Amino acid sequence: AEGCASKRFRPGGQTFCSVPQSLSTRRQLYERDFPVYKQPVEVGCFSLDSERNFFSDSRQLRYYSDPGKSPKLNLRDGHHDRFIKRDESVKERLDHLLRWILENRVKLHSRNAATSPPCTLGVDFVTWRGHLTKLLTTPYETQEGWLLAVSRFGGTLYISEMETEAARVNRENRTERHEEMMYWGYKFEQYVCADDVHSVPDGCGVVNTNEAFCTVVQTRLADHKLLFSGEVDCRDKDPKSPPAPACYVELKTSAEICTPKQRSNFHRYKLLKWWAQSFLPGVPRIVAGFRDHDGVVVSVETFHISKISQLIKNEYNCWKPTVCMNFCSDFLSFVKSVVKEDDPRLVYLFAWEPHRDVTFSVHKDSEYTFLPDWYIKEMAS
Ligand code: 0WD
Ligand code: CA
Repeated sequence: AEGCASKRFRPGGQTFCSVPQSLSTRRQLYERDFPVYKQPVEVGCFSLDSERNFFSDSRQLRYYSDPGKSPKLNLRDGHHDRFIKRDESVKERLDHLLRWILENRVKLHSRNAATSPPCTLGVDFVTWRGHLTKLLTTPYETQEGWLLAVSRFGGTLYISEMETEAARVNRENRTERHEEMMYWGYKFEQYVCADDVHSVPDGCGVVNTNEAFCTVVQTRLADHKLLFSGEVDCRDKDPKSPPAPACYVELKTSAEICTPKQRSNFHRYKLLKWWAQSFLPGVPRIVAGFRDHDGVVVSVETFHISKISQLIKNEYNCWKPTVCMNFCSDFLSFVKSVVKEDDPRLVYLFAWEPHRDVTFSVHKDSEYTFLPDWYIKEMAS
């Protein structure tokens, strides 16, 4: 190809061009030293209320309240009479995070000014934590592919996920059982979260999935400066607990583990996703409610993120944190090398399906454009 230098993209590139056309996801290519991952720093937060209104504060942050080791919590309660579900057909893309950036750009710029020109954010990537989680788990994922749209604007690369055709079909055809099990996770949150430091959880209230508290963190992976946001379930009540994100607690529910095979599957598949999601923003622990087939939590267990890699070491051919982080780092390098043109109307769509390489296509003024006019206008002023 024209302008093709004899430089091979490291390590999984498929061509000898300086702009590779694809990126391999083979695990072996990413088994090297753990890359630099700076301690994530919370630079701000925001809340979404029961009507999904945005507030640049922590009003939706809740406090963890220990339910005891075997509490018998009925997760089915309230599904039909006290449940308000967020409209999942509304695609919010990066909008809430962009709104936070606009309201905090002076603070952001002063943080990063020393290393970046004026009128820029001083970070390489802006995205949701959930998108990075998908990148971390890609070398081990065999079921679901992804589509990540990327635009360069003001020197920063914005990454926003697009729903795949398969994911849309799955979402529109969920069984009643699956819908109910999705509710169980939110119901568990309600049983163990209090609205204030001095109050107790109210299991009789309404579960409303519009409500969210999100942390905004900054960190660096190898030479990529990242700014991302992730939803946080609750925080430690103790006033002596460390500052955010170290005081945050992630909540999960999972089927109770009864056999060695179930334990092995839990370690191999579920703990990978749990680890990746909480490691990224520096959330140190997960509280898991293990439930029976009827949706009753029969035991509660804490997992410390820093101990998970020890826990899985006895599994044969198990996932490795270094592979996850190196793949993510190389993907971000790949994106930097591909997305050179600074234009918010131009979208580079990176696509991946299990057992395939990552590829991309380019789209101008298409359905994939995701940076809103209000953001572009305000940033340019
Ligand atoms: O694709 C996404 N992840 C999008 C997320 C697209 C557009 C918006 N959002 C935003 C929302 O503002 C939400 O508050 O996602 C925020 C959460 O983002 P995240 O932390 O980056 O996502 P992720 O780590 O995948 O999920 C964290 C929690 C989930 O908890 P569990 O324990 O199941 O992992 O956020 C919830 C869910 O409770 N969640 C979502 N909430 C709103 N919209 C979404 C979503 N699309 N996906 C997961
Ligand atoms: Ca959770």
